[in-house]
Amino acid sequence: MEKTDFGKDFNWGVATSSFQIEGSNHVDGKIDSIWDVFTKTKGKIRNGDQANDACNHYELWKEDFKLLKKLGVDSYRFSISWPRVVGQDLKTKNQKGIDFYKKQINELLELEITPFLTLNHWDIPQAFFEKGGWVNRDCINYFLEYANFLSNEYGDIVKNWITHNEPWVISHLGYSLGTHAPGIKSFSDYIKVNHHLLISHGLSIPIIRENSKKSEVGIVLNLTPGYPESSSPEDKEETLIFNQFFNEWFLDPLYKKKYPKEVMDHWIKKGDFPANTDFIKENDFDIIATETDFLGINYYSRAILKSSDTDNNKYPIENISGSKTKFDWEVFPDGLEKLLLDVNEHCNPKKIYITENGCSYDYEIDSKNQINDIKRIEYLESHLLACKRAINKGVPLKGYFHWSFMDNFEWAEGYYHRFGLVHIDFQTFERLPKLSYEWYRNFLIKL
Ligand code: GCO
Repeated sequence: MEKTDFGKDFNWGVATSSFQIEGSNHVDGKIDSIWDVFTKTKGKIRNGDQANDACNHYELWKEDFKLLKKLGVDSYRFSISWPRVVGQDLKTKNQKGIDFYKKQINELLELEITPFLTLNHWDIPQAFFEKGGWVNRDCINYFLEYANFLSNEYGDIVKNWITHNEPWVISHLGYSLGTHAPGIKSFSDYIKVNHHLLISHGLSIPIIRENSKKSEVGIVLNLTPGYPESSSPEDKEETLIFNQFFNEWFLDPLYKKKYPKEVMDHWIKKGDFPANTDFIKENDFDIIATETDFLGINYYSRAILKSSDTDNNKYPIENISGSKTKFDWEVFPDGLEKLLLDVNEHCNPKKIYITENGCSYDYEIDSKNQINDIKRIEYLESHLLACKRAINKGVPLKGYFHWSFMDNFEWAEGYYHRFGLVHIDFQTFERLPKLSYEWYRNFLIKL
């Protein structure tokens, strides 16, 4: 496999997000995000880990960008911390925060690395949440003001914009399971949050395009294809519901102006779905389906679905590959190829990027001060091969961003998982490129 197999205009990159790497959470006027509050809530984060310092990227970003350049990527996906660039009223601007990102963007351009900027990678201001946040339709305006202000501020130097990262995680983990900030457990809030996130996405697109001429705007979805554990009708039904809940709940409104039917019927039958559907207004689907320039897909693994009603003697369990990452996620590159083919066929996006793909593994630093993370290399290579197969079958895949550039704060899992190509010592903040970094570098620049 050669880099050139992916085409000349393919974007090779890595991804990060603000809260996971920056640290300096109360420096230079940054206000609280919902994650600052959540991480301080007892019992919410594994080992009680805190993100006050994270990778200390706030101070060390220049050093990090040197490693980025050396890696040979042509694009870098990162996010703006909304609470870093506004005051408590969400209206006043925080110049120090604005300058922090402006310096980074200009440096990236200087290094000939294209910035892909995410507006919302989960760390929204606590003040926004307290005004009602994503549950309250009126609050969409705050997001639009933020999108307007950012695209005004950086519109000439950023040409690739991502509105939201993973609405499923924001809504399901944040408002239904409550395992992510803000830690709410309410099914009706969860459904509303989904809906409002998608509307805010649609409404922000023309604003960004107006302020940032000749730019491209998209959204990032985490898609996990479901597979039935056996060929039983019950497992197949379970899989259909899973796929609609996890994937089509977002793809359908964005590309087909509707919510998928079976899962909605399933929720209504269970009594979960809000009886009052007034929160869905007449033109909402037209807004949500505002045409985007690209779809970002985050792919990590598949899900295998099993119904408790299946008769295991009658329906033998399908073969499952077995290899798993530290997160217990199955390594399943074929799922990525199939997902790309399916999304392309059903949604026909103009362009697709893999905006995240990666794995968590533990490796010690050896006596030669090296980290030989062979399994990450295997993961990366096998998923790139899956991308290549999809491209050969006609999928308009135009970029791949590995998650993640460096080890970082993995949300409710704290520092327990390491996804990086670059190792971080969370005590000294020393950076150490792993063997996977060298592998990717070799692939990108052909040493
Ligand atoms: C995501 C998250 C990342 C996670 C990664 C690994 O978009 O899912 O952006 O923040 O760290 O997915 O779980």
